[in-house]
Amino acid sequence: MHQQNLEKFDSEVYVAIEKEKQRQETGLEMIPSENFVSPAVLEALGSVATNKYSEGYPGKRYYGGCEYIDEVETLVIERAKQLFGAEHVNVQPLSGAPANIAVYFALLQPGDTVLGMDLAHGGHLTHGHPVTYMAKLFNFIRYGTGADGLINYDELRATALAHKPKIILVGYSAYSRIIDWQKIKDIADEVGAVTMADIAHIAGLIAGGAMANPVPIFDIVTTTTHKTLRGPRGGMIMCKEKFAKAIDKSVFPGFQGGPHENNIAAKAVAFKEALEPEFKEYAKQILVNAKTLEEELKKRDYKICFGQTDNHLLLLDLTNKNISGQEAQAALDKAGITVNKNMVPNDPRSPMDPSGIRLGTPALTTRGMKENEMRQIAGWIDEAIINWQDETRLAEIKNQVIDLTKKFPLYQ
Ligand code: DSN
Repeated sequence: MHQQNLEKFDSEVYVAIEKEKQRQETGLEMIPSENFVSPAVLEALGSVATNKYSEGYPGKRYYGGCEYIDEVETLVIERAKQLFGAEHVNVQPLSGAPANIAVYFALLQPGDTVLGMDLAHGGHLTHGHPVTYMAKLFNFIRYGTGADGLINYDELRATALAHKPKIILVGYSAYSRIIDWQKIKDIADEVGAVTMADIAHIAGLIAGGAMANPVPIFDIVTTTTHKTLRGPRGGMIMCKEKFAKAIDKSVFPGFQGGPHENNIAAKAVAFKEALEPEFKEYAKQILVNAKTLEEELKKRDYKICFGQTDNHLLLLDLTNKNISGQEAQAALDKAGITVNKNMVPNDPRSPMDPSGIRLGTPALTTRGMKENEMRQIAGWIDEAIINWQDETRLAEIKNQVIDLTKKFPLYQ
């Protein structure tokens, strides 16, 4: 119904979206932070819930007419609690960055210290990168991974003891190894810091029981809802009851205005999906697929940063392949494989043309692809990188990619 109206009224937007749909349908989406939501999630997103203003929280709104919106927001909070075992949940953050910023404002005074991981070692911009406003307001001390590719917990402890941060922040965007939540909690307790985990990338793996859950241990856990969790684009904060008031006040009225209730409705639908037994299978398969890719790429002499993957993503350092991350991303685009260029630890190159690429399996796994497809795809990635200047070969790979995608239809 929505589509027909759009087509009639605004053909320019309609056609652009149709082309995007076609791109998604015929390509291999390997950006590890992307996924494909279900038609039910799309329907909730495109629903009349978008029409409603509802500043405040369920039962305590500044607008009339919020009774049904309250039902939706209460549902999603309950489902999130069930999924993660959270004491308190705020589902209003518009995305991951606003969620993290709301936590900083809830807990910190200007100049306070936070320990966060360096971007090139797998951290996120909002974990204190100097280009962000947060880094101008608060004192971020950055840590990284060691020569073995792992978080050095002893070093992290020493840094924490030296700087006495108010928050120790873990949870990353490009780090592919397991995080020892309890070890971080012990270090934080020793220095009197609040523990904060940003599980945006691995939330679906945690919800699906494929990775350990920090929520019962940590004070505060932020996430996006659109990555492995396979919901709509949005954010969420989970915390211990003692932080609930400060977090809620920080999100609204401290930082945001009216919540996007269509988005919140779509989060509710996605969480219902994540509570189904099939989601556990999905989470498990994401890991199996990432491992298969790793094995195949290692056979072809690709350098996997951090040694290996324990989650859904792989960060490849392409230095030994004599191609930059930008060149590899562009070549793979031409071959119908979407990845993103990415800095690698101690990268001598720049963020716009770094040494690596980041790839992941959540979206392909949603399409139903398994180990056999991963083996095939690893071969295509290698061929595209070797032949990155050969337009004909890249076009040939793209045709093979299109044939494969026809066996795994998306929104039909
Ligand atoms: N942009 C997200 C990612 O790709 O990991 C993080 O915010």
